[in-house]
Amino acid sequence: MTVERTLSILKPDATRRNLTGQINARFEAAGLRLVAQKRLWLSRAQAEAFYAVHAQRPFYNDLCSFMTSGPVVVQVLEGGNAVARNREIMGATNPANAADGTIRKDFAESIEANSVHGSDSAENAAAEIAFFFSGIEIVG
Ligand code: IDP
Ligand code: MG
Repeated sequence: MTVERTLSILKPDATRRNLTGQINARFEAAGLRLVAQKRLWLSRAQAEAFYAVHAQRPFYNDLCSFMTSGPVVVQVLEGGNAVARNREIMGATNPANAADGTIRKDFAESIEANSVHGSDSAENAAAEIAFFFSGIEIVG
């Protein structure tokens, strides 16, 4: 088992409903450690840059509006196979398809307001972590 780090974001629908602690408890119960965390209100430019990979998708503009509609909590999760493990805990993008017991099944409001972001590969995790955190802010 490889110890990895992945980027997680608690989205505005989650912070609005005061779910930060409940969602973090899911990560910790699954063996992932919160080795960095901060609460931010993203600017439009920051949201567009973070989701640039989706710039050609039909939902891009709405997604950037949603991600700037309230505070987010950005965090680094560390643990064995953290990228894939976090994706399991999160559940499918569309909560209608998410497995029982996943964060999105239990908390997501819609396919867009789906409570959490998680990196989808080790390579993207490294880039997404560097987008939000400097090395000194990550304490394993
Ligand atoms: P993921 O977050 O499960 O990795 P992605 O395909 O990377 O899913 O999409 C990024 C985010 O864009 C999703 O988490 C969701 O908030 C939003 N999104 C994805 N597909 C749709 C859609 O079909 N309609 C509206 N929003 C979407
Ligand atoms: Mg994704």
